[in-house]
Amino acid sequence: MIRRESLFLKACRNEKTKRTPIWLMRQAGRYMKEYRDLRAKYGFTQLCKNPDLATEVTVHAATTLGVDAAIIFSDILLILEPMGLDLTYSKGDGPVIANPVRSARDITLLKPTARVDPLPFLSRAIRQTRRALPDDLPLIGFSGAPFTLASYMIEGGSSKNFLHTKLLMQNAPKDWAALMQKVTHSLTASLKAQIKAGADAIQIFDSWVGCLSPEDYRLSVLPWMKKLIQSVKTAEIPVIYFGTQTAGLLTLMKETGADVIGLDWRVDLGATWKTLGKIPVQGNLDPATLLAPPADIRRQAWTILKAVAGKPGHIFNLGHGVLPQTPVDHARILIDTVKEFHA
Ligand code: 1CP
Repeated sequence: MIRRESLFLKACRNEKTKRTPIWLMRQAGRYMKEYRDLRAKYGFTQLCKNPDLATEVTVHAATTLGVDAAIIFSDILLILEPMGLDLTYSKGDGPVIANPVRSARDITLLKPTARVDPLPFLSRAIRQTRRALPDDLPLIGFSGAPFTLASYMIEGGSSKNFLHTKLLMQNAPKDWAALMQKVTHSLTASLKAQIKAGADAIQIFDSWVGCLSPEDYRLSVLPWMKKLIQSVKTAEIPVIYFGTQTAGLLTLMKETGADVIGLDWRVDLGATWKTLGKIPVQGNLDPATLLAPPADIRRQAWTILKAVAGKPGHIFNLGHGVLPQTPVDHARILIDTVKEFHA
């Protein structure tokens, strides 16, 4: 299959590529006029749940940017609905879960998403997007990680200090395990369905795991991440594991069995990769750089590319998602800079 030989999938396998592949986390979204125009007509979840619209957003972002991978337009929180949570996206406050999970009873009440495919609209979107994309352009499926999803379930939305989450984890380890078991089960089903529908790679977003101590991560998160990755791993579909503020956790994150580790901009890519050893890495330009003048964008991209020095197994990306204030032209300048670096 020609996609197997794409720059992105080769880099995920640690194979040498003729140039560095690049895609951007949150490459589809509010910084694009075409997305804002669609959002003026449809709600966010409407876009996600309509396979035609999700396909349009995914393909438009990937092809106008000229990136080396597409990521399916969806959201990590949608899996909470079939688990029985009442999820809304409010304008000012971000996601809100009306019935957060705070007690052993709340955990018991969570629905096991025993169905083979907990998000059928997502599978349809992946199938349709796969058909609409150029044959050689890989499509990334994704989910949240058990910890990051549990944090939304417990806090009822975004959080600054994750107090409720940490209290449950530390004071009620049996309840925490019961919750992680259910979340991991649902995520396994979702990721398997995405692979079956045609995803060429999987990214697991553990965006907020950096709030934990290494000891808490090792005891309360690592076993579930190992289980999740083991359950979805195949020889053909690489798994990328990404988090932010993870400098103190990276060696433990490698133990999950992920094929690629995502790095945010708070670490030095060259030095960190050396410590991590022989595993592909993805990252790690500060997303704020894309708001700077083009000369600065190029200079900062070169700094990363020079630190890598042609070593195989690097996928260029931002250290977190594209910021809504980003000029699309600046995203393109970054992508062209990376593409031309070896030329
Ligand atoms: O108003 C809007 O139009 C909604 C904005 C938006 C978008 C465009 C949300 C709400 N989600 C998304 C899409 C999305 N989310 C994608 C696909 C688009 C792409 O990458 O091209 C992906 C991969 C995500 C993943 C996601 N959702 C994460 C992990 C990545 C990260 O940024 O850390 C997280 C934490 C979420 C939760 C979420 N979804 C949306 C919001 C506002 C939030 C909350 C973020 C927070 O708590 O700060």
